Amino acid sequence: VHERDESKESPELKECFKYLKMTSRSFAAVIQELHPELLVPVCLFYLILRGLDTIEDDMTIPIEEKEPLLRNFQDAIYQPGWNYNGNGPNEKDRELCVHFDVVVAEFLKIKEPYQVIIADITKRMGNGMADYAKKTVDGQFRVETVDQYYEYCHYVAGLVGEGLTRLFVEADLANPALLERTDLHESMGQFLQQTNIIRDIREDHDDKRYFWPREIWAKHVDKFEDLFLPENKEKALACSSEMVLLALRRADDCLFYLAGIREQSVFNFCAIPQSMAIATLELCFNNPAIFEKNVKITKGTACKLMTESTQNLQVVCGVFKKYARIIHKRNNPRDPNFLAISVACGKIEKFI
Ligand code: PS7
Ligand code: MN
Ligand code: MN
Ligand code: MN
Ligand code: MN
Ligand code: MN
Repeated sequence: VHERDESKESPELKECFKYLKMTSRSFAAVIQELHPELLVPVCLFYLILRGLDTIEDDMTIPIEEKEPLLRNFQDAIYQPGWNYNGNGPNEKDRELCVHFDVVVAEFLKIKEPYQVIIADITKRMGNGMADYAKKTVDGQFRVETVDQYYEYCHYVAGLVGEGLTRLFVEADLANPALLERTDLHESMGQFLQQTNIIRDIREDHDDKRYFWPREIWAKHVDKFEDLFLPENKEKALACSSEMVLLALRRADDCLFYLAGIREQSVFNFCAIPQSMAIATLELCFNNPAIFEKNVKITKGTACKLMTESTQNLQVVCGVFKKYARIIHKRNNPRDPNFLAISVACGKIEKFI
């Protein structure tokens, strides 16, 4: 077990950890226990991408201002003193952007190979986010095809999987073979991001952001808004279960990826969010509440998952199997994807 040594931290680095705790309870917990070699680089990687995402998510920033901010973010992280005051007052991580200078100051102190990896991912993610921020229909952000959906998830999460894998291998804490398995680290990000997009359907709709691809929802309803009408409950559930199916197909890759991790703190860091994601998928599956509110796994469930995900691969496989079985049992024979969902669950249940 590793612990932060606060006596060795600069005031700026202490502030960085303060913003880490402010922006994410769950990531803060796992990042703070990382192996000392990666503790600071991963904390800064997180804060940099969180800053970028805070600009992406802010629908009060006009696109003429947002696009260059996203595309040039990789330069901002090299400019001492850089910060951003343009977020709307209600944007949840506004404070991080206002005091971003502390992140830049600490980023410039880490080993160059780590800086290079972080800057490369920031550059590609910022440009991908900018491309999608511009893709609007009637002034509304919309994803049309399943390929676009995967591409968007690649920019905002698959790339994080790539960057983290490069950091783990650079620090000699993961099997270098994971670098060649781009499909596996891509799935690690896709699984988290797709789950986030399924769970946030109501909230994103209220913000006029449409991540569920038209290619999927158009099979079930005429207009996207119809998913939220009580009389379309069955159609909306069939649509959501098709979204869950796409995510479930990534689960086996995630377990294979975890098999390549050599160090316990990195294993925990990777496994905890994945376990939370499969539990969230189970909670969202065939659950009409997702169209009304933001559903969340309970604190008790989250605690249990934390304990289970910090053991070993067999225990995490057990967690995946357990949730796959619950989804399997709740699968509806009238659902157009009944068979495909059954197959996807069966594959996880039989894994190792
Ligand atoms: C660098 C630890 C472990 C190999 C801030 C962790 C948005 C799900 O879409 O704001 O705005 O609603 O709820 C984390 C792979 C990324 C993917 C990503 C960086 C796992 C900015 C997390 C996290 C790869 C882009 C949820 C992807 O945010 O989403 C570090 C291995 C950040 C990981 C975004 C989404 C995170 C997310 P949205 P949220
Ligand atoms: Mn976000
Ligand atoms: Mn976002
Ligand atoms: Mn400050
Ligand atoms: Mn979201
Ligand atoms: Mn697969």
